[in-house]
Formats: sequence, structure tokens, C-alpha cells
Amino acid sequence: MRIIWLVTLAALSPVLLMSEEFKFEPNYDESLIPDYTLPDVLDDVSSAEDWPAKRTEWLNLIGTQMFGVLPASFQDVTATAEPLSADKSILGGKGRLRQLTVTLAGCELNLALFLPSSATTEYPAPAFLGYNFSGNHTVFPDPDIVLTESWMRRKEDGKASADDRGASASRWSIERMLDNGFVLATLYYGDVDPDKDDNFQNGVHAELGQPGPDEAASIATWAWALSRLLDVIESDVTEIDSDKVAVFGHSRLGKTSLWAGASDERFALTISNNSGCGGAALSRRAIGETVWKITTAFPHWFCDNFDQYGNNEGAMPFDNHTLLALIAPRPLYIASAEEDRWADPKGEFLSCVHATHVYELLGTEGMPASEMPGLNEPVHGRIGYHIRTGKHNVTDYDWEQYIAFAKKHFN
Ligand code: GTR
Repeated sequence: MRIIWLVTLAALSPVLLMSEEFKFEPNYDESLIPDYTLPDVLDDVSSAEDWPAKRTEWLNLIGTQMFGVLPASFQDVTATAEPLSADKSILGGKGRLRQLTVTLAGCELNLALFLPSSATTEYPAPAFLGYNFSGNHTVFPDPDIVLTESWMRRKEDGKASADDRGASASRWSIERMLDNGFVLATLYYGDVDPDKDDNFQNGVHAELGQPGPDEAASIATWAWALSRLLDVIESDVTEIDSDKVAVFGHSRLGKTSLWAGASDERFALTISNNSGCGGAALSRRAIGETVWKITTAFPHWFCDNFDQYGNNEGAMPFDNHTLLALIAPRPLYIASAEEDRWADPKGEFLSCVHATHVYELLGTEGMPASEMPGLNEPVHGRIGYHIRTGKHNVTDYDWEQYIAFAKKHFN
């Protein structure tokens, strides 16, 4: 009898699991948040001198337990760049567009640079470096922007289409960047690693191999490639001041920018827009998207070790405030959107509050707010934060803040 029961249960378990997924109902009720205690980001550290050792510990924990650490195959891989097109004047001479082909681990990445006319080798400009979701041609409506040949998500045939030129322009505020003397360096993230659960057969993994359970999954791979692009900027783009490169990302790419900023201290400033679960939001709150939900829906983003914390966030030896603290004392901006409840705006804000302890230990101010600011009332300390009206998106309002924040810290 017992055996029959066990066999039936085993046969039904995939169905039960599926129905669990089917039934997932996000919690948005603050009163239903489980009791939790956050790991103390400072732990036993009482002086700034002791922070670097603690920082290394957190970096390893978050690496081995969430994003995955870089396997040996990644270690000595370098990127090389070739011009893809001659500089072209854009926006009535406000700037110029340059395209580079960057070769990395057998992949060709198209890097688009939008340079303000003021940027020269003698007077190099600060820059924002960030991935786009749908190809460089969607960022700016110029007919000469090369269409990526990489697999394109949300396209039935998987191909980039010229019909989409400029389709995401509203997310980039390029003219505002150029007017303020900033460069935008952007590329399609799928050029590095296609965003699908393909068992790591494509993108750079085709050459570098599949990750083990504690090794770099897609987010860590995208973050690593941002560092290789910074190498290229340092060596090949003399019009960019490589000491003033802000790494930027939205949503899953905002999780990526956080890990890039945490792992590579050459990034002078980090911006994470609406990054939510696995990004700025505290995992233990389990509001909106949860660890179980994200590791089930996007298994390739995180290393396999992260799965054990699904519906078990209390067992995480860190929480996402420790991820933010890795960026200290460098400037960090976290942004939320009112209607983006899936990303838990309050959890994103609270991470900044808790990361502030490290900024203060290191003699900087952290975030100058301990209560959630009102809508569209940004606070710009060493940590910047705002919650704007509207949905999960990147808007001109967001860029207005990022540019002001970067100007404040880069001057
Ligand atoms: C959602 C995912 C979020 C966020 C978002 C995005 O489906 O649940 O974690 O990353 O995608 O990247 O747009």
C-alpha cells in the first residue's frame, strides 16, 4: 500500500510542481512579510581597515551562492576591438556615432558609442556603459547602425529587424547625455550570451564551457563582459575618461550592473534601475517576485547553488543589501518605480538603508534618507535613490537623475 502511494506521488510530483508554479501568487501585503533578520553587513567589522577582508568574504558568498564565480576558463580571456564604421555626425553635430566590433571568446559584439562633440583625446568625457535589450539599432534611429546577428528575444524568427530602428530610444535620452557631455557606450546583451535557458551552449559559453553549480551563469557572464568592454574603452577609446565610467542597467540588466560594479572596482559609479529580486530588493521580504519564482522562471540567470534558497530565503548567508555594500564607497544609484511592485520598491530602498552602514564606516554619507522619500523626490547622497511615478521602465526622468548624480560625483 505504502509503495503504491509512493509511486503515485512520484508520478504526480512534476504535475504538483507545475501546479505550484501555476498557483504562484505574489504577495504585496506588508503585513504578511515573514519575520526576518538581515545578516549584519558589518558583522564583526568595526573599522574601515577591516572592511576589505569582509568585502572579499561577501563577494565570495554572493559569487558562489547567487551569481556564480568566474571559472578558470574565463580568467585570461581578453577582448580586442576593430572599427566597424567611421565616425558619423549625429543630432545636428551635437555628437558622433562610432561602432566597434569587439571580439570576445569567439563572439562578435557590436559596441555603439555616442560621443558628445566635446569629447576629444585631450578632453576625454565621462561615460555610461550599459547593455540594451533589443539591439543597438533600437536605441537610436540611425540607418547606419548595424543590426546584430545574434539571437533576438521577443522576435518570432529570432532575428533583429530594421523595422525596430529607434524603438527603444525613449529609454536612452541620448541627446540629454550628449548635451551634458556624456558618452553612451551600449551593446546588445544577447551578443555575449543569449537570454534563454539553452544549457549554456551559445554565446561566450560555447567557447568557455558550461558553468558548474557555483560558476558564472548568465548574469555573471554579462557582468564579466562589461569589464572586458571597460578594458576596450581603456585601451581603444581615448575620448572616454576611463576613470569616469558609470555602469548602468535596467531590470535583469540592473541586476547585472550591480554585479559588475561590485566585482570590478574600476567602475567609478553604478546605476541599477528597477532591478528587483536578485538585484537591489531584499530577498527576505519576498514581496512580488521571490527567489523561488525567479530561479524557476529564469534558471540560467543564477548559478545552481541559488536554487536552494527558493522559499527558503532565511537560509541565505547574505541578503541583497550586502550586494550594494560591495560597491562602497563608490557612488551608487538605485531607482524604483511606483507601479513596479513586482520589483518591491520598498525592498530596493531598504537595501540602500542597510548598505549605508558600510558607506558611513568608510567615511562617506551613504544615502541621506532613512524613510522612503516621496514620489519623484530623489535623494542624491553617495547613494542616490528615487521612486518615480509610472511603470517598470527607463524614462527621461530617470536619466535626468542619473546625469545630475554622475555630474555631482564626477566633478
Ligand atoms: C521579469 C523578471 C524580473 C526582471 C524583468 C526584466 O520577467 O521577473 O526579475 O528582471 O523580467 O528584466 O525585464
